[in-house]
Amino acid sequence: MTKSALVTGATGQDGSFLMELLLKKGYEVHGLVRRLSIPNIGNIQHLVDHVTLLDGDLIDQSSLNAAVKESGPDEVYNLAAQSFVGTSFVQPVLTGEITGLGAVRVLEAIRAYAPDARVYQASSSEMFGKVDREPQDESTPFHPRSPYGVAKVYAYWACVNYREAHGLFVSNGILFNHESERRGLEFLTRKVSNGVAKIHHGLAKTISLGNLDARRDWGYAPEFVDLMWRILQHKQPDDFVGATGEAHSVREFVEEAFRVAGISDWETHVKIDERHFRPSEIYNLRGDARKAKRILGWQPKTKFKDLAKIMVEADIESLNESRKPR
Ligand code: NAP
Ligand code: F7E
Repeated sequence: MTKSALVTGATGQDGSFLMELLLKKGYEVHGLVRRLSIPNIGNIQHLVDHVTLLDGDLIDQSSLNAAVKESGPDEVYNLAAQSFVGTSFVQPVLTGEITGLGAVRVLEAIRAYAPDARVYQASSSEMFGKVDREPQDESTPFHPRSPYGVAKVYAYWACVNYREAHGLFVSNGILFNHESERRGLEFLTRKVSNGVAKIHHGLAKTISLGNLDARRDWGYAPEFVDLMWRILQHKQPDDFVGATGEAHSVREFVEEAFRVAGISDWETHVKIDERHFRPSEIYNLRGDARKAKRILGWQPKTKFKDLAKIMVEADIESLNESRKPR
């Protein structure tokens, strides 16, 4: 029988790749989208005729109840969030509402209207924060360093609690940074790939950045949505880290992105701006995904340099397209 899936955060980077994957696997796919004055469906334009889009907002319980009722899901992927760490320092209450309590609203809708559904929660390496060990795995303690990280810890434990208290099938994917040509423009990798492409085309001279010394474990998003799906196919609910196991600094990503575009004097194109530093930074994250490999057979393939190449080339090409005379 055809399986039904409900994906919240459908317009985001991961939502778009996940809906593609689920369609390929033969699912009937429902995507939750919130009403905006100007629709934001750039990432899913190519999918809109193949999925059912449902109106809803993680702040509004009744819309989540209705979406769960209407989709009758076998699997729910809760990807919606205020996901930008920088903004969470400026809008901590909104971030808590959406990223933290929003997950509980999703769980409540499922408890009431689809208690047999399997649920994936988009947990994050930001929960590890100020780490006391390296690499980080499922047993590493949490010490979040931003309102975003705090909200994700709340959502994580709510999922564990709904599993234990109500017997729901709820699993957390604790995913490290994953990027792509569909990444939002304010995140570091995309800000750099887009900035480099503009410099390459002579449309800008510099990119303004913050802490170049922070280190992250960056992977390629399509491979990480495959992990989300695998997590829900496992026979029992459980929590899994998803990561490449390699960490690189922001500086290394910047250098590599300029190298891909054939620009050697990268330092002359980068300005350091205090506004891009965080009140409390996470200096070094590197994940250990051996559990996901052993139990789910998951292994990411795209390496750091390939990721920079994919993103810079995509941005150079898309600027090329947008500059062609019509
Ligand atoms: P993203 O591109 O920022 O997408 C977030 C999605 O959430 C968008 O579709 C957004 O809709 C939606 N959303 C925001 N507020 C909402 C609300 N109040 N009600 C309903 N929908 C709302 O994030 P992503 O990179 O795809 O990440 C997906 C999930 O994984 C997020 O929960 C993120 O926190 C988590 N995560 C991401 C990473 C990563 O490296 N990408 C790593 C670990 C965990 P609009 O388009 O309308 O804004
Ligand atoms: O920052 C540093 C910044 O904003 C990466 C989200 O998907 O991954 C993401 O969170 C690093 C940080 O991602 C700039 O200080 C320097 O150390 O791309 P980012 P993030 O904060 O790691 C996790 C796993 C999530 O769950 C989140 O949802 O880069 N950095 N200069 C900068 N970062 C930005 N954005 N802009 C700069 O100018």
